[in-house]
Amino acid sequence: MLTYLNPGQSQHAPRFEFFRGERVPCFEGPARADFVEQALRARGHALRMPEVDSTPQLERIHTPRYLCFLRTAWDQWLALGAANADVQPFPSVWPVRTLRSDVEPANFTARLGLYSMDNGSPLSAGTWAAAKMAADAAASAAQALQGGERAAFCATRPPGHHAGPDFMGGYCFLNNAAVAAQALRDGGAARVAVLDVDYHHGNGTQAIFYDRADVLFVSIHGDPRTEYPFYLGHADETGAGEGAGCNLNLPLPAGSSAATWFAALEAACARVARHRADALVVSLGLDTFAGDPISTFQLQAADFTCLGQRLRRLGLPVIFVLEGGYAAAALGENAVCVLEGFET
Ligand code: SP5
Ligand code: ZN
Repeated sequence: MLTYLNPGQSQHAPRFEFFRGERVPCFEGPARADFVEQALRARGHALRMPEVDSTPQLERIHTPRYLCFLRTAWDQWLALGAANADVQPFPSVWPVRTLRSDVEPANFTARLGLYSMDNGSPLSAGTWAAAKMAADAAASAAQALQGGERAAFCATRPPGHHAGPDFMGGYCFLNNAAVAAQALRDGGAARVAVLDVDYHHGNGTQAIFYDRADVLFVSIHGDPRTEYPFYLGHADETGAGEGAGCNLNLPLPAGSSAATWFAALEAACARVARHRADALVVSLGLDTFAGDPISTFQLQAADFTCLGQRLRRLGLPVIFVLEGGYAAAALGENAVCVLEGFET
């Protein structure tokens, strides 16, 4: 399958994140994309670099002040002291209920909290460059579909589906799937569907399109009562305003089997079909894999082939965008299973 790589992905390489108060090595690192590239290369898939600037889509789905912050965040951090080059910034205070988010604080850490949903999205020197090139890959994939390609895969990181209009979160900075959907719209697709199959609810994508009828959002994920991102992804979130009815959440209990998951996939596909979309964006998280170190669903490699085959039957042009998946050494094989299931 036509695949876009992110030539800047290794520039986003924070060293650690927090887990239960301890610093642990990042689950989301450059090795993930390397494993996927290796598997695609071995199977002879066509690899390309991004060629389209995603700025028009980024300016539609994210706020100006968030984009400005993210673009300059590392320089702002270094301005506090050259020694910060070897230190990772983390937020420690957030504007939750009753606190104001309309006034941008003059303090860097306070700004970082303003533009973050968690302390689980570590920044590094090349984060903006890497995130921007991943978004460019999504815009490039949309252009390829307009040029007649049946499907394309963005084998990119950092992932994007937790990033909302004005915040980063869950290893995500710019919402690549939303860029792909918006780019398809801008290129002439009247109706687009986003199907998010990552283990975690795509809260950012849902938020971006929640009041829009032109982009349907459907997600299968671990029940937010027990699973990250906790504060969104419930079944009663169905869309607002013009977007009423254009959001479908299918939360499943932690530990769910492949059979349970595929039953939800049928409901998801039925809703996508009813939207009469011109194109589909798949937020392809592979952290539903039984071997994933931070997730609990039970899918095996063969199940990913079935996923690809089922998506093929929708009969739509598809952009696959890599999201999560932290069993890095298995990520390439699992991704290839989805793509080759789709192609056969
Ligand atoms: C894109 C994506 O998949 N983001 C996921 C973000 C998850 N953030 C919370 C990570 C919590 C790690 N918990 C480790 C549990 C080990 N048993
Ligand atoms: Zn995930």
